[in-house]
Amino acid sequence: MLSPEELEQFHTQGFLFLKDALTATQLQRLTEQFDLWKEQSRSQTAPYGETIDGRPRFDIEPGHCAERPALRRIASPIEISDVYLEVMRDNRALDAVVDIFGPNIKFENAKINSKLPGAATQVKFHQDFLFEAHTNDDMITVLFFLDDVTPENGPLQVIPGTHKGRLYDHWHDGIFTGAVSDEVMEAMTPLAESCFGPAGSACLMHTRLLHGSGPNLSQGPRTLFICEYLAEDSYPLHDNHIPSQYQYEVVRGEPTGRVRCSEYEMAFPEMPTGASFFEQQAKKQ
Ligand SMILES: O=C(O)CCC(=O)C(=O)O
Repeated sequence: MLSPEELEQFHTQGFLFLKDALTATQLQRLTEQFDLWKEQSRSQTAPYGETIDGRPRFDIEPGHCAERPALRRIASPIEISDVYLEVMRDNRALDAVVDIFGPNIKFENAKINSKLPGAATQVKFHQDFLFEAHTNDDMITVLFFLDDVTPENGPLQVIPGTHKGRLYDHWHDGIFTGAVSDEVMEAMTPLAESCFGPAGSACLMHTRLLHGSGPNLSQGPRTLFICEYLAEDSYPLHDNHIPSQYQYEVVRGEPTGRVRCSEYEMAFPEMPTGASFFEQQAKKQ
């Protein structure tokens, strides 16, 4: 489904913007469900719910209150919502993933990241692969836009081409901060490109691409449904940091019974104990 130019863009830049990655019906149903979760969060004062590894499923930003809800993360929404599960299993971006790493594709994990108006949520620069060592790195993060993403509402920022470069340390002075060092961040920030567009679009990102995002400075929300997929012959080397009953389900093609290994070296990540990686990223370097 991708043109040769789009494939080339993904392979050279490490990311691709895809318009209409969701149908209008998918977008509407995903948004309606998220709005329900947001309303329910108003009565909560601390992270709540439970994932299969016993951590809170719903994460709220410090300062969250009934009048100004700041629900910032839902881990594995596919386990508590049929529509999120259906979309994870079948969407237009998945056809693009097949073009990139197919024909056989597995699912790894899913989450929602939301920046409600006035919430200070920021994502420090990191590479997803440093949270998820696998035998090979044919892995992709698909970020579906459930709202219009604009330059003001904290869009994803990527550093083009960094998926071909080194794996940066995410441990600093014995602490897993889930982010690159301040020095790397300073050097890379001027090279960042923002990924924005209308609701229903998606950004596809290579697992090694350096990326982050700033706070939402607008009056509207910025909510992403994020799914990670990988080549079927890539196998995990440690626990999934967002485990689910659907992890490693083959969503396109078929199981091959083969494993493929690529050469790289990195430190294992630390498994989060809190509701999300925001807690790890809040640690000082
Ligand atoms: O929510 C965002 O802007 C970025 C998401 C991200 O990088 C992550 O959750 O790993």
